[in-house]
Amino acid sequence: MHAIALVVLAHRSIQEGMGFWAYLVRWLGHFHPMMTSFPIALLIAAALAEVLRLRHGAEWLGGASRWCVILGALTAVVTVPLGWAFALTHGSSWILEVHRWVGTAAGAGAVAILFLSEMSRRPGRGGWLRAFRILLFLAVPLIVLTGFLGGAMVYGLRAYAWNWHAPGAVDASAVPPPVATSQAATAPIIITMTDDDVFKPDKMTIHVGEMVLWKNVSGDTHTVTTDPKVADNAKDVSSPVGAAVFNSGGIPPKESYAHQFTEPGVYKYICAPHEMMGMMGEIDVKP
Ligand code: HEM
Ligand SMILES: [Cu+2]
Repeated sequence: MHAIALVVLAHRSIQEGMGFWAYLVRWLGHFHPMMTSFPIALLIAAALAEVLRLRHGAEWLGGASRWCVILGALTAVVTVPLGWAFALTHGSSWILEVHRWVGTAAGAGAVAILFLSEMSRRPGRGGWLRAFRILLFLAVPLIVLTGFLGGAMVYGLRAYAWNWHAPGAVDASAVPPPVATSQAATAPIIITMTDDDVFKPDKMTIHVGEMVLWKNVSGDTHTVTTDPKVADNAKDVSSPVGAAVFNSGGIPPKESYAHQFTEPGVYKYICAPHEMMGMMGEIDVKP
């Protein structure tokens, strides 16, 4: 089985003109999301067990927290490098940088917690027990913050807002009717939306009446919008006076969205879920 997987990987890396090891690292990075739940849940579970042990002193809670710490630290040690590998294919942003370092700190903390936990299980080690608990309770907010920011990178910080609308749920009246390609003066100008959370190209100059087609060539859902109501930062979007705001709603992988520009001026648009990842573009429409 492993041999087959390796052959498939090697074949892919040759096709993509990328070295085998570089390809392997990039591939491994995709296992970061599925691994993240383990250290998050297990460290919280260990902390809860310790809180209950402090209050009720039940013997079995000591064993429960020990087991959670062992698994939590081992899975953190896997999750952190996978995160670093995953970050290679992601655009940079402050959220990613905070996530990277708080996550790395939490992972290192988990290893220290495992050490203290094992030491505290030896007879007459009250001091170790206290240090173990302090570090464990400090690690919980770190791991929660890391998970929170991880979700923010995928769905956008706004996804945590009470009144958030999923990218797919767009007010129908805000969506311009689809324009047939033949109606445009020329063939549409294509901008792709990639796995790195970028619009390619992100800046361009076109002429009034031309149509732009955003193609989602990635594995994620993206959006295209000039609507300040959905932007985290209103300064990231703008449209010339007289131009209607547009919002594609969620564009799933392999789908596209077209917009014809009928008003001259500068348009600044964003992908709503990935605005904080720097996914934005600018189109200058000349008369
Ligand atoms: C124990 C530590 C960590 C935890 C608990 C954690 C947790 C998460 C979570 C919950 C997600 C969202 C996954 C999803 O639903 O798709 C995520 C995404 C991500 N994490 Fe981590 N992470 C950790 C460490 C790291 C580190 C050290 C890095 C290195 C830079 C990193 C880089 C990333 C990247 C690049 C993404 C994807 C963002 C995107 O798709 O836009 N993570 N992480
Ligand atoms: Cu996007």
